[in-house]
Amino acid sequence: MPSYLVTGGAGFIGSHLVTELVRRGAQVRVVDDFSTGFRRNLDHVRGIEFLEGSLAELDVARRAVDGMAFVLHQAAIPSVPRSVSDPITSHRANLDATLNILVAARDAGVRRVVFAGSSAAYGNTPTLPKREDMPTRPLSPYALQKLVGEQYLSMFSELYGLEAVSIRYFNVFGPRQDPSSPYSGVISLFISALVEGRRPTIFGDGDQTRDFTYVANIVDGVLRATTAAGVSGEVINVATGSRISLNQLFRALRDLIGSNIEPVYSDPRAGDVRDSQADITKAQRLLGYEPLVTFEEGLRLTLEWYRTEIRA
Ligand code: UD2
Repeated sequence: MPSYLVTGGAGFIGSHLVTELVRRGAQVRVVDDFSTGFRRNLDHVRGIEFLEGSLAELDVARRAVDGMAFVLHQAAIPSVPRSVSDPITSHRANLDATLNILVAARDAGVRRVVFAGSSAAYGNTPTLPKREDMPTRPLSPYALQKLVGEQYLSMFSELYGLEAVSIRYFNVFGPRQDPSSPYSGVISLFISALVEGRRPTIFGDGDQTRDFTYVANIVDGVLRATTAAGVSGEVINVATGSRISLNQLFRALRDLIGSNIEPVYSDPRAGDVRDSQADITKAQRLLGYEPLVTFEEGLRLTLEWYRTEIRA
């Protein structure tokens, strides 16, 4: 197995990629600055190399990619509201770091870079599901940074011949998603509140919809993108292809947990997209991707994990 750099490997999605790569016998290096990740997310894996530092520094990016065949660029500050309140910090983490990784990868002769893009890039499209050839309309600094990151990859592919693929993630959830910040993903926030007997907040009327995707599906899509032929410069949705509302999500979790807690409704969040649902035909065609874990099964696995964590 070749070598892989996982940037943001101590984060939620990064740590799942590292786990699977190590399981497959790959040589793995992680670079992380612990801005949103935790060393404990990798406590269960052995034999990886760890580099602590910020990729907003070019020399850190160069040390990180040195000798690596593949780069899975997951490092980010993954939050719409955090980017709305602090666009500069978010820009450094999401965009300066991405340019540094690309320059370093180009110079080091990396075989392929796979980038964590976001469904946020679409903004509010007039039709659903969202296809990769639809016009983009970023509604937040985070969405714009992720979109420009993708465009940098496509441009590096064209201009320098660097193999580079962007995967647009759609609201990923699963074990190890950190519920401790108000900027955390909504499923982690709802579960931790319900399990601890607190009332979760729903921003807006709760009828906004998302294509919530269990993390194992993302891991599969990203690892397929490292080897698929003819994908350099492409942007590819990886999700389930369905959508549910926040109100439906809340009720599903409440039923699973066996709680009768009511949510608190609050003002809609600035920069939020209304509806999100992926068209996954491009991923099916180019990557041979099919969702492995359904939303319901993913929710059950995630809940099981939080229950053990919260009890511990
Ligand atoms: C965006 C991207 C997603 C990913 C993510 C990174 C879209 C459609 N999705 O997710 O692909 O890049 O950013 O973090 O742009 N909410 C509540 N209560 C809470 C927290 C959130 O009601 O306590 C609502 C929130 O207003 C939104 C929905 O839940 O309508 C999902 O919020 P989120 O922060 O989990 O993810 P989102 O959609 O910003």
